[in-house]
Amino acid sequence: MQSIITMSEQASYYLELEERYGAHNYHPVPVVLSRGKGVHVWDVDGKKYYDFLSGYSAVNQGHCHPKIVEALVGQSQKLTLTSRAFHSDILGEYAKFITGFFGYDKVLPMNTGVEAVETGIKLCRKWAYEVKGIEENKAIILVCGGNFHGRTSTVISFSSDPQARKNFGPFMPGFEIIPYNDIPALAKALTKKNVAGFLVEPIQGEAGVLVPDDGYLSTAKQLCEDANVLFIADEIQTGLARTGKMLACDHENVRPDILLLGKALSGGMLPASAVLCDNEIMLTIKPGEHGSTYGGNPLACKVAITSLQVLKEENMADNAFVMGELLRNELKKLGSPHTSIIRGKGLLNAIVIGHSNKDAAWDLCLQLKENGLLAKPTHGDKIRFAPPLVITKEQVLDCVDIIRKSLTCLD
Ligand code: IF1
Repeated sequence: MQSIITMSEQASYYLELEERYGAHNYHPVPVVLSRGKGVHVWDVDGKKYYDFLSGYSAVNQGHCHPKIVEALVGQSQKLTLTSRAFHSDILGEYAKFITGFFGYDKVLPMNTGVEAVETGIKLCRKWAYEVKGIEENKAIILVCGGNFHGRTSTVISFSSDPQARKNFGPFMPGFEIIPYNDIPALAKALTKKNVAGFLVEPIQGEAGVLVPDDGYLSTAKQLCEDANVLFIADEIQTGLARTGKMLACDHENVRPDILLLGKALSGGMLPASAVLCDNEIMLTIKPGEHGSTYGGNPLACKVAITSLQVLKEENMADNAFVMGELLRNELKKLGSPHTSIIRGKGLLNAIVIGHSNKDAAWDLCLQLKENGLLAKPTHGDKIRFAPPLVITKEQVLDCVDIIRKSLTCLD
C-alpha cells in the first residue's frame, strides 16, 4: 500500500525540528504528541489516540496518573537532588518500602533500565569473585539469544542482534549466549567452570513478546540454584503488573537472586530503576565502588513509592490479566489472514503479521494511527500491543474494532 502521510503544518514543523537538530537514532511513527491521560494521548492537532505502546511499558499506570503527578509536583517543590554525598529524608523510606514490597534485604537505586542491568552484572561478578570464589576476571554470565537488555557498550556486547552491535566494538568479554527457552542448553552451559550468573527476560519483549514454555523459569531457577549460579531476572519491561502478575516471575513463583526493575517504576514521570537482592550479594559492593549522580534522588524515590502504591491499590495486575485475555481472544476471533500469530501474557502482547509485503506491519501501524490507535512494529513483522494497565473492557473492545478496520488495508 502506498502510504501517503498527510500531516498538518504544525505537526510537520515539529518533525522538521527533530530532523534538523536531533540525532537520527529512531524512526518514529509520524505523529507528534502533546498530551496524555490514562490510556489516551493527543497529537498537536488535538486528535485522540489509544496508546498501545505505553512508552515501552513505562506508563503501566496510565499517562499522567494524578496521584503520581501529585507526588512529583509536591517533592519537586521541596528537594529534588542531594547526590549520595549526603542523606535525605526520602531514600531510606523508599528503600524500606520497595524492599518490603518485593521481599528483598536491600535495593541499589539507579536511573535507567540499562544502568540497573549494568549494576546487576557488577554485583554478580563481585559476588562470583568474593563469595563463590571464581578466579578473578574469569566470571561468565549466561544470556539468551534474542535478548534485549539495553544499549550500553557492555550490554550490546552480549546482544545477538547484528544491528545493535555493528561498528560498536570492541566488546566486553565474560558472556555466553545460549538459546532462550531451552533447558538442556542451560543445563549444559551450567556445567562449565566460572559461571557466575544467568541473565534472562521472563518474556523477551523486543524479540517480539516471546513467552517461554510453562516451567522454563522455575526449572532454570532450580538449575541455577543447584549450580550456585545467580538467577538475574530482567523485569524492566515485564515487571510491575504488565504480564498480569506484579512480576512475570510470579507466574512460576520464582524468586530471582537479583531483580532488575525500571520503566514503570516511576509511572512514566522520570527515569528510575532499581536492583534488589539479599545482603550476601548486595554487600559485596562497598562505599565508593559504584554509584550515580541521580541514583536514589528524593524526587525519583517519592515518585517510585507512589507508582508502586497505585499498581496495588488499583489492582492493575488483575486488570492486566483479564484485559489481556480479552484482547487476545477478541483478536483471535477476528480471524484475520494477516495476523498469523497472536501471543502474550497480561497486557504484554504482540501480533505477527504474515504478508508478502515486507512493510506490512509498518503500513498497518500507519493505518492504525489514522484510525486512532498508536503502535509500532518490532523487528519488522511483529507489532507490540501493550496499552496502559488501566484500560477498560469497553476500551479493549473499541481498540479491537479499530484493529479489525485497519487490517483491511492489508487485503
Ligand atoms: C530503545 C526495545 C523495548 C528493556 C529490557 C532493559 C532495558 C529495556 C527488557 C533498558 C529497554 C526499551 C529501550 C528503548 C525501546 C525499548 C525496547 F525495543 F528497545 F527493546 F521495550 F523492548 N531491559 N527497552 O526492554 O532500559 O535503559 O531503556 O531504560 O532503546 O529504543 P532503558
